[in-house]
Amino acid sequence: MSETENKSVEITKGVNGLEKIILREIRGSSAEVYLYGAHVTSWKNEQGEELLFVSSKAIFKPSKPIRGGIPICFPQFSNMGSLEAHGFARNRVWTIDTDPPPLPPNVTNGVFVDLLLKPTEEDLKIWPHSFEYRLRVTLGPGGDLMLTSRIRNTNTDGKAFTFTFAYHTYFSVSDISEVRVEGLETFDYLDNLKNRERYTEQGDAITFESEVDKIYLSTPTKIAILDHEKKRTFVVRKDGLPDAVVWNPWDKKAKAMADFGDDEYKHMLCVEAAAIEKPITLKPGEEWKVRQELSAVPSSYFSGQLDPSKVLQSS
Ligand code: TA6
Repeated sequence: MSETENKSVEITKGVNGLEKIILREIRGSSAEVYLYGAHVTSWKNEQGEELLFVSSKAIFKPSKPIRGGIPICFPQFSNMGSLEAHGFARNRVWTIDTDPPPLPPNVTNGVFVDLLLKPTEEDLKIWPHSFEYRLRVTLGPGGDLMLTSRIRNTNTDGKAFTFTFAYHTYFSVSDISEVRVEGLETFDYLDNLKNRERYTEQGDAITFESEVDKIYLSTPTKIAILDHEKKRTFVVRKDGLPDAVVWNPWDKKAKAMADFGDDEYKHMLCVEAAAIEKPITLKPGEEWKVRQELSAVPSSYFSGQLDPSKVLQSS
């Protein structure tokens, strides 16, 4: 079987006929990304188990963002600016980039697709900046999922622009009250539930028993999400994205969101690689390149594999 037969890229129709791309790896892992929002909505391991959370009430209809998967927050995180929450990239239709500038393959043998977003006339009215946003979604031979973003300022009026950013990843977890996040202990964070006041995280793993909405600042390049019940550890590796947002809406906010099931907060956790505290400024011709790599490590408490310090120290 030839190398290309080992992996595949399929363009097809998804929910409501929206175009999506399916990436498949011979050993069974797969990923799906919609052109609408360049939105990854599925990432499955070799056993075909879904690793991302998408709400059963998610709306797949422009201009509503899809609730779940990996929304892209650009050019604004949350309400940190005059644009709609989390910017407009997640509710625009992207195109397949058939002739992307070369990008060194971040894995050999990965299967990938390149997507492109440029502002429309309407976008220029609300955010008067020309840019090219290239996103490469890569599924590695081991089933790791990588999102590489390249944002270029293509303004011809000599103007720089400034933005904030996040990969707003929704992880699927068995039971939020059994989940621990490692790697953010002792780091400062802005608490979105307390006017973004600044605090320092206590010295132990983060666990969940109520609504959490925190922006951790200048965090390590690796964060581990431990799901004991599923004997699974998600590892988030991030390059060029200093901050990390941790969000779970818990029960009240869950009920308040029309596109989210009342009990679904029990089965999801957002851990978002981001650039928020220090907004990014690009002069014309400059390009910003960042990457997030997600892996799911089968782990069992007794094997020591689960020892987060080992996970976080390993390459
Ligand atoms: O990333 C966390 C957060 O900013 C929360 O404050 C919450 O609003 C969440 O994003 C979801 O935002 P959305 O605009 O998708 O409803």
